[in-house]
Order: sequence, then C-alpha cells, then structure tokens
Amino acid sequence: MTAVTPAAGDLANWWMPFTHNRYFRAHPKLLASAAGAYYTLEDGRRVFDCLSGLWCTPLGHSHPAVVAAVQQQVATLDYAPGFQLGSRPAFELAARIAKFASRPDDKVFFANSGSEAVDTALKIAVAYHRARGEGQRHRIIGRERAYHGVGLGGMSVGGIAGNRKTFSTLMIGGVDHLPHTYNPEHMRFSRGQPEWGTHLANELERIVQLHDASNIAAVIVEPMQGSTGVIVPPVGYLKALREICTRHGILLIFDEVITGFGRLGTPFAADFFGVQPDLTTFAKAATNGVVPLGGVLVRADIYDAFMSGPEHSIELFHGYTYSGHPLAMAAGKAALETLVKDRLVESAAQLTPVLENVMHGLRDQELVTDVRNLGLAAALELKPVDGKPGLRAIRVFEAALDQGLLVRASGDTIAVAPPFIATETELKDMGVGLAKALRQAL
Ligand code: PXG
Ligand code: PLP
Repeated sequence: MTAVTPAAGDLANWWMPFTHNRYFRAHPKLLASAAGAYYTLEDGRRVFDCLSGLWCTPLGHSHPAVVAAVQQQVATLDYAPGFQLGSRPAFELAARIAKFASRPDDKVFFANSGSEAVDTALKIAVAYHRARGEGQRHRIIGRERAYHGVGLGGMSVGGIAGNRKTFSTLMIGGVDHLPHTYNPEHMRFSRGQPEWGTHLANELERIVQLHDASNIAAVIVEPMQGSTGVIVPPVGYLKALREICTRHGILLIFDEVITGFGRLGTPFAADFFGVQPDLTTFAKAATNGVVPLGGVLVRADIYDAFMSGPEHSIELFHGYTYSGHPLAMAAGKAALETLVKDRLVESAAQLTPVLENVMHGLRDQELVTDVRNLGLAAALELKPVDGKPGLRAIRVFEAALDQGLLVRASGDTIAVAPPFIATETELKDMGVGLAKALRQAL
C-alpha cells in the first residue's frame, strides 16, 4: 500500500464538524475505505473500528445486504417527496421499526439525523398538549451533560457546557435541567449500572413543584448518556423518572440515537431498562450509518390527539424535504432485516461481559481514573494533562491508531462501542492495544 501524504492545499475547504481544524490540517488522518469491522487509512494503516464509526455501524462496513438494497433503490426510485405523496419503502420501514420496538401501533416520523429527530420530538410534545387544550404546557426538562444534537432545541435541552456557551442567545425558552447522575466518589469503576444515585430522580419532583406540572410538556433524557462518556443511569433511576412523569401528565422522551437498534443488547434501551417512554428518538444505527436517517417513534394515542379538525387539513406543520427518503428507507430496511436475521442484538448481549472485562482490565493503568460500561459501550476517564484539558485523550487516540485501533476521544474520555460483528478475540486484542496506547500517552 503506498503512503499518501496529502498536500495541505487539498484539505483547505472543508470546515470539519466538532474538529480542531487547525490541528487536523497539520496532522491529517484520512479514511480511505472500510469493510467489516475495519477502516483503512490513506497511509495504508488498517484499524479496528472501536466506536462503530460514530456509534452508527453495528453491522460492520459495506454490509452486502445494505449495499445491494441501496443500489437497487437508487436505480428504481431515487427520490420521492413525502409532502402529500407517499412511497412504499417509508411505510414499510415505519411498520418494521414499530414492530422491532414492540410497539406495533406507534407512528414513526422520519427526519435525517439525531438532531432533527430531537427537535421533531420536542415539537410533537408541545403540539400534543396544545391539541388537547393544554397549550400552557410548554416547558421542557433536559439534563446536565446530555447530548441531544446541535439543533436549537436539542442544544437547549442538552447539557454539555461547551456546546452551549457561545449560543446563549439562541436557546429556546422554558427549559430547565435535571442534575446529571455521575458521581465518581460513589460510582467509580462500577460494572454496568451504579447502585448509588437513584434518589437523583427525585430532583424531577422538585423541578415540577417549582414550575408546576401544568406548565411542563416533556422530560427528555438519554437512557444512557453516550456522547458525554457513557454515563450509566443508577439502578431504578429511569423507572422513578417514568413514575413522576406519569403522575404529572408529562411526556417522557427517550433519546435513543445511540442506544437504539441493539447497542445495549436489547432492541431499544427501553427494553433493557423495562421502562417505556412516550416518544423515542432514533438515528445512527437505523441505516447502519449508510444513509443519514433519524426519526421519532410516537405512541398511537399521542398521534390520535392530532387527528381532529377537517380531514383535508395538515395536522402537524413540520417535516423535511428528505423525510422518508427512499435510499434511507432501503438502507434502513436492509439493516434492520440483517440485525434480526443474523441475531446481532443477541451478539451484542453476548459480547457485553467480554467488553466489560476487557475495559475494567485497564483500571490499574496509571492514566485511568474511571471505567464505565453498559451493553456494548464503555468509556475510560483519563487523568488530564495539567492545564490542557482534552490533550491527554488526543494523545491516547493517536497512540491507539499506532496500535491499529480507532477509538473516540472526547474531552478527557475515550469511548468504545464496537460493531456487533466483532469477535471476542478482537475485543481482547483491543484491550491489549489500549493498554499499550495508555502507556505510550503517559
Ligand atoms: N441525540 C443523541 C443521544 C446523540 O448521541 C444526537 C442526538 C444527534 O445526532 P446527529 O445525527 O444529529 O449527530 C446524538 C449524536 C460521540 C458522538 O463521539 C456522539 C454523537 C454524534 C457525534 C459523535 O460521542 N451523538
Ligand atoms: N431553506 C430553504 C430556503 C428551503 O426552501 C428549505 C426547504 O424547502 C429549507 C431551508 C429546509 O430544507 P430541508 O427540508 O432539507 O430541511
């Protein structure tokens, strides 16, 4: 394989998302191809895809069933408007997702990303209460450290300070936040769900008393906080949130953009925790990352509340040019079929204890201050470089690349969420490589 060093000028024009653009241009890393659980970089290095792309390719790359479905669809019906017109693939995928979620009566609203899915869910929640004559229910409760994408709604209910501080004036009104549940003193090195912290759900009751339930439309949480570094909910916490929401007529939204489609070894996190939300957002793995897609699962009675007024009138003034895009639908159908047929959700469940042992096996590494895991996802919390937050994780990321591992560095955490097709050996080798990378980054 020939090494390619890109000329700086070639990389001039793409303003890259969530990227240190200047550092990147000085130290470019370019992906050239992907197959199965591996990427190949332009310099010829073949690396194990420890985060399934950005949490979105659990079947592995270029899965033949997904490739064939997209190729066939693009040659048959490449684009189809969803406004006042329909196409079969969208109805079919909506039905399959509802069935996969064990909520066969749910309606599915399609968007193109997790961010759009979240903003859609917030709008549906507010509009639902209004349709029922409770239009004063406009407030939305998010949570500290939450990531709900970068739309103005998702950013506002989100709780990552760095994503918010520059855009203070663009926040939507009426938002409050639950405290996050991460407390290293009480839960450091927990395997799976921490025992401590259930009581933090009572903070919702306090917030409800403050604003009055009659003003609150919805609570939105990631069942497991992914982007902020795999923050796992305490035992009983989500059940308690559910109970408080139900008691006060507040909708509960689970943002399952990361946890949906098997990441926890169950179809959705709702199945893992035995807690059903009223609305569920999904994206990422819905198409195995192949075509952008997001969406919202909506309980049937919530949809029904909109179905009044003249039959020819639009019930929800919301939608995207690409809602129900045929290529996304074809990719979604093929990905879901493969997930079910190849029993890959079960594979994720079977690999979970392997990943847990591999990651907790790193707890004695000098740089590691915490290990967190749930399902086929885990994170290492690292000792920061003095005065330079984030630099340690960048060093580990680069050292890991030298070990043939592509991990995700964010703040001073390293996250992994391997593809469901990974083998036990690959996960164990990942542990060996990570240990070396952690020592190299000291
Ligand atoms: N909700 C949740 C829970 C997410 O994790 C979004 C919404 C937004 O999705 P889009 O498709 O608009 O990006 C996300 C996205 C990371 C990482 O490294 C996580 C996300 C995106 C990029 C990187 O943890 N989550
Ligand atoms: N901006 C303009 C000028 C548009 O005409 C449209 C859609 O018609 C949009 C934004 C929204 O684009 P999308 O539907 O792809 O989200």
